[in-house]
Formats: sequence, C-alpha cells, structure tokens
Amino acid sequence: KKYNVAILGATGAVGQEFLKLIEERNFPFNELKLLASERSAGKTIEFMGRSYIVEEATPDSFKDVQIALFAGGSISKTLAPEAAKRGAVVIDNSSAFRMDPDVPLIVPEVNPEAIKNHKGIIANPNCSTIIMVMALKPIYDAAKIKRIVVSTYQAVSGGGKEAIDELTDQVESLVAGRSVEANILPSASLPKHYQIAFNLLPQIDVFVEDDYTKEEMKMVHETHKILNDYSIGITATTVRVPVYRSHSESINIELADALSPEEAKQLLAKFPGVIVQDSPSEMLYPMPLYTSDKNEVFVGRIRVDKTVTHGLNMWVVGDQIRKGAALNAVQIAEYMIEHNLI
Ligand code: 11C
Repeated sequence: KKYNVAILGATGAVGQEFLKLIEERNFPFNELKLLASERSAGKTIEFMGRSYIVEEATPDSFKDVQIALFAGGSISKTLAPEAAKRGAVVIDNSSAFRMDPDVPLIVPEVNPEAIKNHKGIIANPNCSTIIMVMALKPIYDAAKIKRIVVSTYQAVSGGGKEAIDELTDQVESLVAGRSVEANILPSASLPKHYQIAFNLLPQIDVFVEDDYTKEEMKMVHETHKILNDYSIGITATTVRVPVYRSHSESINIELADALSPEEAKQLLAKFPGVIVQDSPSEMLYPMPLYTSDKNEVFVGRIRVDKTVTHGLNMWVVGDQIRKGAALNAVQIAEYMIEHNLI
C-alpha cells in the first residue's frame, strides 16, 4: 500500500532530511506534496527525478493526505489540527503539542505503545531528548533510573540554516583578520547575540523558569513523559558549541539497582538504533564529526560514578537532524504503517 504524503517545511534543514530519508528508505508514498510558509512557497525542489513546486501551506493543502510530516516551527500550531481534522496523521517536530496529554510523544524504539492513543497528532521530541532517551531506555528497564544530570554540547545546525552560516562566516572573518558579526545565536529572537566561533554559549532558547532555559526544561519534561516516570530527578545544562552537526551529551545517572559498565554496554549494544563505541585503550569513543549523517545514537565513555551507590557516567552523540528530528518522525510513520495504525 502507498500513502499520500505531505511535508511541511520542505525547504528547511529537517524538511530536506525528510526527503533524503524517504528516498533512502524507499518510503511507500503515492502523491507527495511539498509545503512551506508563504516565504518559501514557489521554490522548486528536484526529488527522485521529478520537479516539485513548493506550495504555500493552507488548511486545505491536507485534503486527501494520509501522512503529514511537519518539520517544526510556529506554523505547526495552527496547521496540525487542521490537517488532523482533514484525516491526516500529523507527525509534528515542533514543541507545540509535546506536552499535550492527548498527543503521544514518541521515540519508536522507546515507547511505541503510546502511539495508538493518538487523536491525529503525534509529537516528535526535541533532538537532545531523543538522543538521551535512546541511551537511557535499556538501562532504565534493567536498573531503574533515580536521577539524571545531563550537560549537552549542541551543534549549530540545531539553530537552523542561519546558525550554520553564522559559524562559517565568523570563522572565515576571523581567519581573514576581519571583525566578526553575530546576529543569530543564541537565538535570532533574542535582543543580544554572541560569537559562536571559538566560543561556547551556555544558552539555548529563552530563559523560562528558575533561570533554566526552555531547551533544558524540554529535556526534563519530555523525558518524564516518554519514559512515563515522573519520579526521575532530572537536571540539565544545555550549551551551543561550534560544531556543525550532531549533538553530544555528558550524562550522569544514579540507578536504583546495581548495573556494571559491562552490563550497560551489553544492554546498549543490543538496543536497536544504538552503537557502543567504547574502548579507552584504543581511544575509541563517539565524536560529532564522525556520527553526522548516521542513523544511530553512539554511546561511549561508560564508567562508574563512585560518588553514589549505583552511578554511571556516559558520553552520548547523535545526528540531531537525523535521529533527533527527521529520522525519528519517519520511523514513527513506518511503525504505524507496519502495525496497521494508518
Ligand atoms: C537546538 N534542540 O538544538 C534545538 C532545536 O524543540 O525541536 C530543536 C528545537 C525543538 O537548538
């Protein structure tokens, strides 16, 4: 069976990745509609030997669409319910519906059982959350997690195409001895901007509560919802680093039961979508330069934290545009097709 598919935000980084994945994975599409906001409508995209004109997305764009992949952004808020009303299953990468109790928040390897409760919209979690829960789920199932302390090292592509260009422009200016301009990061909407080249920015998105950023609180709330365990203590520090692609995370966990690093490695190696890269004697560990454009989440530096009764440290890296966004959404659609949920 083949499905009519719409991609909203087709011209952006996540939208482009949707197209790559649809081709790569032989996704069973019949008609394909490429949609965007008014600003990007009218552009032409070549895809699998055909030319597509990007149409401006309106509620009626979703008539006769069975699967709608939304790349994210504020446009989701109004259009996702409209698409669902017209019978499409919306898989939405924005943060608009993630905490809505009527909207499942899904990582297919972690909590696929929640998909069946959907009412037309399924939310794709934030990229840093997806990468973290992929590495935590097999450990959680074996030994229960009491507390998580996570620090992220997030690539500029998480901030969109403009943030990628900003890093390149700044590096080129600095190398050429010119002065540097900063207009985008930490976030275009903020009143102040800082240089990312040869720097780190300990702010991703706006400050929301108790001096934590929205990105940090997403990691807390979304992890509780995905693991369906609100008793886990979670605290996050999210940082933008001058890396183009792939988010990295230092994760410290306190477990309820004993679990050795060896046992954790075995569990992680068996978990679908995870690759263990951990051999200190060979200096083998995941690095963002080498995990980019890969589908898996890579885990290394697994070691005991001796300061608590059952503690582990690990280093987790994953391509946030693939598993952290587009791939996870496509996998949700594939799961639904495979289980006759569409
Ligand atoms: C970043 N995590 O790296 C963000 C981008 O909630 O889907 C994705 C924001 C989101 O800046």
